[in-house]
Amino acid sequence: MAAPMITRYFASSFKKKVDLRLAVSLFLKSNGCSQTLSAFKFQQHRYFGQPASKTHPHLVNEGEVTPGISKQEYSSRRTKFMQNIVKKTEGIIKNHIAILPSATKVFMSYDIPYTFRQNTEFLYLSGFQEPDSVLVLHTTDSGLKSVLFVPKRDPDKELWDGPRSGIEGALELTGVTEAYNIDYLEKYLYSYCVDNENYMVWYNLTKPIHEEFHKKILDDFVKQDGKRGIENPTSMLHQQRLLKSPAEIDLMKKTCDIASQAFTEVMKFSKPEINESHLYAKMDYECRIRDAEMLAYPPVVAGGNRANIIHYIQNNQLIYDGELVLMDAGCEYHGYTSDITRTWPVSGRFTRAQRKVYLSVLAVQEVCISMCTTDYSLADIYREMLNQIAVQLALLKLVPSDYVSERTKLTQAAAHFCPHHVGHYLGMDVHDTSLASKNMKLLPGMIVTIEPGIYIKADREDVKPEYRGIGIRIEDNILITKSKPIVLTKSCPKHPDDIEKLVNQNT
Ligand SMILES: [Mn+2]
Repeated sequence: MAAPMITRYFASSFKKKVDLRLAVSLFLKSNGCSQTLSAFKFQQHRYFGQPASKTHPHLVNEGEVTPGISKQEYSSRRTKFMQNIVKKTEGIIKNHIAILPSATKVFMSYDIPYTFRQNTEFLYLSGFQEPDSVLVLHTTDSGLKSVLFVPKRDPDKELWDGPRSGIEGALELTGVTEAYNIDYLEKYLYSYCVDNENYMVWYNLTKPIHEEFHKKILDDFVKQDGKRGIENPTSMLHQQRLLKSPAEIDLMKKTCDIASQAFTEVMKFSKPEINESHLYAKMDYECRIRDAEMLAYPPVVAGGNRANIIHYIQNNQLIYDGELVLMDAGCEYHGYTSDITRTWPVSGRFTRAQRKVYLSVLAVQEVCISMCTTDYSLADIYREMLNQIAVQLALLKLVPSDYVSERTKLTQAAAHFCPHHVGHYLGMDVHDTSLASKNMKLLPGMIVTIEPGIYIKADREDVKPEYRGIGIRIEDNILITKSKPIVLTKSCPKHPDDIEKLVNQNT
């Protein structure tokens, strides 16, 4: 079949608003083609519902489930998770079953889906990328059983949405012990509760991940006769995810590199009167052209005084000569995120006041980064950030001189000039492992952001006019090691001289 001919045929069908499926079968019939419609459908070479080494050798290596993460690593994640559960309940209960549903598709309007993003916990333990699946892990006399319930293969649906892995595909891809079609889940759970007397169920009951499965199956199974213990596994999983493996660290390095290089390009691209949305578009492009799948979150691209709105994401104003732009953006690369903030003058030159505040924030950030060691927690670093901002505010004379002798007033002023925390854990999610306490001492393998800022709203009459409307944040991503912290976003220009040079290159 000649390709142009097919294209023409389908184009005219579309004009006539003919259903595509009907168009395919009409085309085959009208061309005396002996193939049946379903034979046509299965001419696709892809077999899995996600990239695999067979179909996407440029992304996935042999032995990996997702790019960079091996079958073995996924398997040891599951083992460790169950071991932690057993350890936590030692002497209380022996048998455990954990139920981890995947995400489902979310639609923005009729038939139009948002970009699918897999549930992080489910992905961390399975590597499986299809929606409407469930991972069940349970202890057995001989160890651990991992069972994946996956969407059934369905030629009609696959014609529209692309191939599904099905049972065989899921087994081959992920290395779980068993796989079944999702409609077998209820029976499986039922027979588990018939065969087992005493066990603990690990399931997120307070915030069900998959509403439909929860209502139809899981809620009933979990509650049953009320005799079984129910625990939420999320907090334990967050503890486990907090420490990154060498393979994860490699992916984090890459996602940080990509975002750093993209920032460099965005800085070069900026000029007076540029629209914030164009800097956003440039960032998106530069990340994706470097193989990131998407931006990790809606970026903040805030010109001038808008930088003082911490979560400004409208990104639709013009940035004028003499104004700074604050951009908080990062990307997601094979499931791992970066999160960077830089603030720079669109015209390529800081004013005296802007440079002073910028250097203050930079000094604060440098102290905070040097504290990213196993001696401190994020909470410790936050307290020190406020101290350091206080020192800088006094130096800049942004606070009344009598504050300097009063520690409490100065710290309160610091919290007023920087209303947010110093940082957060970073990994598969941007605000990663949110249930992990910020009070625990940092450990090698953790990755955190360090992002102090000084924000001076335009309407603040208590500061000198030249400082009004300046909002500056500098954010880097830091890997904790046994010795010195490693700045993963080091290649993203940060010193004002480097930034000025770059913006003046104007591409
Ligand atoms: Mn951040």
